[in-house]
Amino acid sequence: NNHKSAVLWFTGLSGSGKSTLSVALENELFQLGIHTYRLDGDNVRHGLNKNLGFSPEDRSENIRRIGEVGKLMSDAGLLTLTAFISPYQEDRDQVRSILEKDEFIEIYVKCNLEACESRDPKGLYKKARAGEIKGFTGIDAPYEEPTNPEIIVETDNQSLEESVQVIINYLKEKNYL
Ligand code: GGZ
Repeated sequence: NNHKSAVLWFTGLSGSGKSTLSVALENELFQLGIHTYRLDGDNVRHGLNKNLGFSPEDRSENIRRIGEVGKLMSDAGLLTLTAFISPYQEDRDQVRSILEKDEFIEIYVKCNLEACESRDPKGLYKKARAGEIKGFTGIDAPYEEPTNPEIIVETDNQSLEESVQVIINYLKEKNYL
């Protein structure tokens, strides 16, 4: 519990495993006595950002606000985990720029579209394919892969435990833990 505060920024397609991974990592950090807070669609898009949709402008504003909240949480000494698609490099870079160097850890949750689409836990890809949802990331809206993420995990190639361990190892190596 003597850790460096930071924002662990998970980015990736819908169904790539951002939420699952952030929950599993948070459990692991809790075992280590680290004080964390997790931001995801459930506690942000239904509250603070409930006036935002999925247009490029709204996604940018979504990410901007989450970045600002992450900064506040980090100032409060927490290790913050965020799980949002955050499809635009520019928006992620903007968040990076408001944080201190080493305070922003971009984690690319890499998973090929076919695997994400076959998981389809909420049936949203199916709806997007049917044209019932417009502007769905990966189908008819872009996902810009991170150009220089601190960490890449490949959820279509690694087990959940392996992916968690990759992140824990990084945090230990860089003295966050
Ligand atoms: C992408 C959408 C869309 C569209 C609703 N495109 O699998 P999910 O359900 O739980 O995760 C997706 C979530 C994405 O919200 P984010 O706040 O992470 O997006 S962003 O960072 O781009 O602002 C999906 C659901 O919302 N969803 N419509 N059109 N995902």
